[in-house]
Amino acid sequence: MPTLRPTGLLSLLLTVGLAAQAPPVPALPSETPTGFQVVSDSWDYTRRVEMIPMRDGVKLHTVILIPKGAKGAPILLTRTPYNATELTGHASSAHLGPILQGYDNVTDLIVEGGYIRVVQDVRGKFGSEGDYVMNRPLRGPLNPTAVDHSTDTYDTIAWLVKHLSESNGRVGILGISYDGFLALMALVEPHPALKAAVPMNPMVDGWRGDDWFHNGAFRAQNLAYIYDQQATRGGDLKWWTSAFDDYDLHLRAGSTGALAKSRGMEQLGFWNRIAAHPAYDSFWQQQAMDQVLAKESLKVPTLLVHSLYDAEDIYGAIAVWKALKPRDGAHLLHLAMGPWNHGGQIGDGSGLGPLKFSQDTGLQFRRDILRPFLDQHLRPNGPKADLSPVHAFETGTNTWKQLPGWPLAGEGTAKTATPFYLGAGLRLTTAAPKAGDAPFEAYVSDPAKPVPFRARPIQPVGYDKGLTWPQWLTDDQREASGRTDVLAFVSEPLAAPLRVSGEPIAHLVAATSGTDADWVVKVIDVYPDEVASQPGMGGFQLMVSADIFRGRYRESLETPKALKPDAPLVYRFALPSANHVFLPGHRVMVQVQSSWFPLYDRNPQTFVPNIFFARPEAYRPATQRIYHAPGQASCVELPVVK
Ligand code: PG9
Repeated sequence: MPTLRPTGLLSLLLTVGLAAQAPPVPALPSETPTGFQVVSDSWDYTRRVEMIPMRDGVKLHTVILIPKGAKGAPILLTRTPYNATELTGHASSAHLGPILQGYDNVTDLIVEGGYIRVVQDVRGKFGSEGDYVMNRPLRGPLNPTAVDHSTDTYDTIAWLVKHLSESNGRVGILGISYDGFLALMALVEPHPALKAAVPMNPMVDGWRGDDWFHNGAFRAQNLAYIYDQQATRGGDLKWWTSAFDDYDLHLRAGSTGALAKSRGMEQLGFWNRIAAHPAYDSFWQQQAMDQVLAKESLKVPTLLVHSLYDAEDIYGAIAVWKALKPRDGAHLLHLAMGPWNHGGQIGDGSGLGPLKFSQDTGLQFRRDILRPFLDQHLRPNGPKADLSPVHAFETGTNTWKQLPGWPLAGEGTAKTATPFYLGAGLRLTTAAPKAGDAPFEAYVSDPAKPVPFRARPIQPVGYDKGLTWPQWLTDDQREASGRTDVLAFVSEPLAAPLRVSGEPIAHLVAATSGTDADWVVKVIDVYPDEVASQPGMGGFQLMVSADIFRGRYRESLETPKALKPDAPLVYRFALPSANHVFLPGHRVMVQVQSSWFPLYDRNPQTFVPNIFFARPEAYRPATQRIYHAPGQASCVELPVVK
């Protein structure tokens, strides 16, 4: 049966008529004002939120916390992609201390020192205008715009010293990791009011050894970071997982490119750039901050901070030190190195994982190194800090050392690169291989069963409560040494302390039956079978220094090349700095393996143009041989100090 519908005009008349008769809608006004005025008279600080204009007109969201009654106060600036509001909005409190988050334990220093605290969102993130680019490179070939983090810092400092009448016109910049990279950027053509910089665990070279690759192997678990960082300005969309164990998640996806595709990551600019630049080409070289800064002369007193157990940026601070120190005639550069995880120096530094240092090394750093450094440079006539060029914590003996340089050499010490040979019978010895010894050890590396980098189930990268990622470099390596696809060469128990200061060098003579291969080398301190003072450490295998090298870059980091199957080839690469004493009764171990998963993506072991997009059939088991014949000796050269 057809239904009768009112025509357009009729329907209009009906509606108007009904409206005319409708009773008035009762009002219940919102009890929330359109703009609440905070009454903050009783607070011990004033909170100002400013949109500071940059030279291109973009405004950056900046939170400024000024202690009440401040006069002639120094400014401590942090620039960040991690949300300035959150970093300055920890608790509802009338006191400055409790509200600072993220840099919590620097709070004492900020509060007691009467600093004006400034935290700014970088362009394109959270409250700031503008475009976000991961580690936005300096103006130049990689950045055709007129702005970068150096100009943004300059413009910010110019604004701060002009508009903050409570300040003494002296600014320090401090930051960890990405924020540490930003502190380094501030050193490029710095504003004259910048009087001190503290880049802590800075991200420096994303290909050689910091967040994205290590010697060409991709840090696959960081896909989640890229997703969270770039999918939205405010970090509202979070990476999602489909397996509790990251090992399963990455293995099932096949290649890293396939996993990224399954999350729609081709929409993200930085992922596309990573995927297009798997080798150390000009994209990476030109933005490596040690190379950038090597072209500048250091004008600002700088305290570099390095963590010996940094799971994210273990390369950066030392690389900058090496690049700048030789030309630091004015002695502006200092280095502090402690037994911390990534950023651990601002937390409780009395231990890490199973390690106990019997002192709060974080507190010591902040009280005895950081604070005097900032006071000297940011207060007019501040007391001289009297810092040594290097303050380095020595693990093993658990003592601080004040050193004239790094790595330790000279001044009554002799340093030698001492080869510890990977010998027949899985022995680690200082004696070179002899004719007649078996010429190599072998193992099968199967990409279908890659070596987990820590005990499964493998947690994601993160700092939320319950995640042990930050301490994984102190995990017991026993599990790995028991695998058939890991070689573990071990020394006799040491009769005397063995002091190592600097970068061990891995020198492998190795062959693969495939056409590409990864080589992971780990230098390990093996504790005595029983440790009376801490029974859980009996036989513990503690990594002292370790890294991965992707075989295709053996001849050139820039141009990958297939490996000749079954040919013994030399692979030589530096491992991260150690400052460690192997105590008497301990043994030195070197482990060699060909995957470290899923921290690093799998090498298919068949040469393909771009491993990100390797097809399933490219992943093949390979037989790896580590040689220990005369003329084909594999070793780790330890920087031994006597
Ligand atoms: N390691 C982190 C990071 C730095 C730079 C780029 C990407 C990630 C960080 O902790 O900030």
